[in-house]
Amino acid sequence: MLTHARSDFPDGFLFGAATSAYQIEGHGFGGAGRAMWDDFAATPGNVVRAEDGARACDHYHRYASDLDLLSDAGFDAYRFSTSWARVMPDGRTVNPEGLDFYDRLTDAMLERGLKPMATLYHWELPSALADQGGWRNRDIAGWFGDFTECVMGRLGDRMYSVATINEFWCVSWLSHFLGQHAPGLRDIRATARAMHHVLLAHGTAIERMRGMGVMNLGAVFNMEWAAPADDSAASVEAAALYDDYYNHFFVSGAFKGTYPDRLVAALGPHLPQGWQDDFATITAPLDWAGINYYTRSLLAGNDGPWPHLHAVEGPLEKTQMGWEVYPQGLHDFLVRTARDYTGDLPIYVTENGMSNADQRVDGTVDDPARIAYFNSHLSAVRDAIAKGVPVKGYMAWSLLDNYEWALGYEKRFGMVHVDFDTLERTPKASWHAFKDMLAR
Ligand code: IFM
Repeated sequence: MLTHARSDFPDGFLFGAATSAYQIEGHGFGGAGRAMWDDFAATPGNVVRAEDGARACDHYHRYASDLDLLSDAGFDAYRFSTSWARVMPDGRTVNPEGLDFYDRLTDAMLERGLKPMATLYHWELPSALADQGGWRNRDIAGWFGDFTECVMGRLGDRMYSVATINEFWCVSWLSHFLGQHAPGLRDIRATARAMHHVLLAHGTAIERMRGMGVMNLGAVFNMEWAAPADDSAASVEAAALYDDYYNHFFVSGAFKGTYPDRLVAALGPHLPQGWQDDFATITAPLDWAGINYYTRSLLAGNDGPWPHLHAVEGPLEKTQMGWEVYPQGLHDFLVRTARDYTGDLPIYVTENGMSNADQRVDGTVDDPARIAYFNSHLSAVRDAIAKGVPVKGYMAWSLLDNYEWALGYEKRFGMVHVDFDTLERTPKASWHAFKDMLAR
């Protein structure tokens, strides 16, 4: 069981679960256009078994019973995302069927007493915009602003909160430098441009939504604790650089209007001309910040400038992803983010969870490792709150087993098991543990 109780958290603290459109909805219907993940998955070698999101969990047709799973467990909020390629199949023209889907989904949340926490972009870039350079093209700020106006023109009055972009680092670095996510580039110039443009698009969307009167606006940053693998000066420097490009770059841009010196030195020649002039937009004031947290990395020194190439295996217990379980990192990020960047602004843990090779046996799924993971990370949240950090909510990743991007359907992050042949849902022991905890 979860050793915590709802009553251990401050009044009004929100518990919820998070998902994203491409990972659960199914993208092969409802008038959705091609997304760059369809193309990435169709390229041999990119995704395990070349799996894509065409069917996923078929949430598009099963959203009502999926939302029942949230309300039956007593969750307060649902963090979902709106697919750009569904709403605008070519990136620019509206698909009314797509907007209608999110309208129905919103009403269904409200009917169940669930607070809708929208994320506008969780990686479904329309292929037609990828053709035009995607995140490398500065015009994406305006395109994203138009998409934002379109979606929030329809949903904005019913949202509890709205985030612009999910995980700036993944959109830019993981996808343009490491090449592990769509569009699968490995190019430093593309990376620098994507890093800057994703922040410019974020700021543009915030400005547009402020103009429309949409309330409670934020952004979602993923953070991975970076620690040196040993005491050498080279490893300490490697961890600091990793920390800069993974964890500091995007919050520093959004909240301080600066980029870390190390990165300006490394990426400067590749950043778009006049990048310094964009900070007035990038720093558009926010109402809250979201942190997605899963693990840490140990970095060893090396001769080159990019220490991620020298991440070494750590000694801690690992999840199915091979990620170390390190709850202290969540506590430390909450404290550091409030201290150095966000001050009194509410912070939400917008994602936290683990994948596990869960199996359904006699109609049940026992996942004690996930319950232990939630326990230790909820303790980290409570410790941060006790130190005065204004943490206002915790969203477990994820409601359902789903499409784990380049790793296909093999990695299971859900509190609810999905049989990907029959699409049957089976709440796991961790779902029951939350239900028990939320009632106490
Ligand atoms: O599945 C992803 C999600 O899309 C973004 N955050 C991390 C999760 C687990 O890898």
